[in-house]
Amino acid sequence: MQTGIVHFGPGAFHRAHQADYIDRLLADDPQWGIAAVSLRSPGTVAALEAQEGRYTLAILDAETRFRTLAAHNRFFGPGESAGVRALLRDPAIRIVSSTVTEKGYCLSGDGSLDFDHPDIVHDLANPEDPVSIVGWLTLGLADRREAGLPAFTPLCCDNMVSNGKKLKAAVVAYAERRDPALAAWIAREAIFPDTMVDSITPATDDRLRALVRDETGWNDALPVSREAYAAWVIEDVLPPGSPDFASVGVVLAPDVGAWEKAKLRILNGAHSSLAYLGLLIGHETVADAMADGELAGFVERLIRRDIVPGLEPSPLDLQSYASEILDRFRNPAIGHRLSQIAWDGSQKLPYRLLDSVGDALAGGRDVARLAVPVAAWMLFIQRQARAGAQIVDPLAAELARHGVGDDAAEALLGMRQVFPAALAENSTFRAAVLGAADAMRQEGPRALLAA
Ligand code: CS2
Repeated sequence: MQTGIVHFGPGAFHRAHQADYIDRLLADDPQWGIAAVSLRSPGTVAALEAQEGRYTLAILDAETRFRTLAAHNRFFGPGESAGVRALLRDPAIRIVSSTVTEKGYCLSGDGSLDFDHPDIVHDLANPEDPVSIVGWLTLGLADRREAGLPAFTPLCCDNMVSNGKKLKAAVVAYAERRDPALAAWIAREAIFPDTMVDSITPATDDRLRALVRDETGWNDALPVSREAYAAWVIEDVLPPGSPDFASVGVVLAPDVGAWEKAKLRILNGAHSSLAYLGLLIGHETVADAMADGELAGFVERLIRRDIVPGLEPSPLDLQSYASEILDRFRNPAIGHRLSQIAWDGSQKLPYRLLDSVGDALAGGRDVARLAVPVAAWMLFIQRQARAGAQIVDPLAAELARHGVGDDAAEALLGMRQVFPAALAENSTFRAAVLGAADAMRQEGPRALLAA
């Protein structure tokens, strides 16, 4: 096995999704071993290396299945940046992929690079010793240019609309500050395909480790689990010499936009709605929340009556896609914690719910129902802030400050990193969100769902 892909962020989602596709690709083509890079968190890469890249993928669905994956053959943890830099210069590396979550790209609310982000400030001052993915891609591409080599292909695999285009714009804007000629070279030579990634992958816990040990007899330190369903759509612009992704079921499409939008707004939008409303009601997992008829009914109406109209016309059959997703949420074999989905709400809300609100307003449709999960996020933040409980979010400090007051909903609406001015100042949306927050505070979420 050679190494042809460098991956930043080898967390559970990458290991359950992309690595499964690549593991199958490797059966026919040994070029595409993955170098796992996690320069900030030591745990995963060390454990992966100790197991020589082998770990168990548990498929938890109508049937339970176990596979051993072994797609990684190079490992870089904290303190090993020099090795990563050398590898990025190796012409055998064609793809540099990333799953660093939405917040890892250091973008502001409008989707452009946030030059005030501490990681970007750091990287511009130390371009040869970057910490952000934007800094790393730029350094690697600068080295390629200097060596007279073709650019590698950055492949963003996080849940953002136009993820490739956004990442390209961020890298080019950052490179511009370093060297305009470099920025022009990247803009011209590097291809950043848009992608849509999908598979429900809960965080690994002791229950999964015990299940894998009992069923396979192997005391695997880092198994991962996911549902049977997995989809990966990549914009059909990969340069020659790229992996034959299509041979392992990846869809190559001229325009990923329709898939990305539908997936983010229907699946992830409903997920976040179930998470905030479900946590307020007292549920623990997605399957629990779906077993609550009132909540599940509300979310289904939200999808079919409010989210889908904003996606039409679409080449996809959105109503059947929605039915499939609701079925996937009911999978009882997976204990997908609502709290995991609730993390990083400030980064997720815009793509998942606010884009649907924007489309509804533009189309003259009612936004009352769409405002409910947004208000539920606000009440969830307020509840955490008042209890002094943890808020997992890159904007946690600011959220907690706004969340403790009586006017939490108003204060949160004022955060421009989450709510663009045009939306926050729209009187229809304001009234709907503040009204929903008030109603839920006074009578609890259930009364509002039923209404
Ligand atoms: C979830 C996603 O944690 C979350 O926010 O909504 O991770 C979701 O499970 C995946 O995007 C499904 O593809």
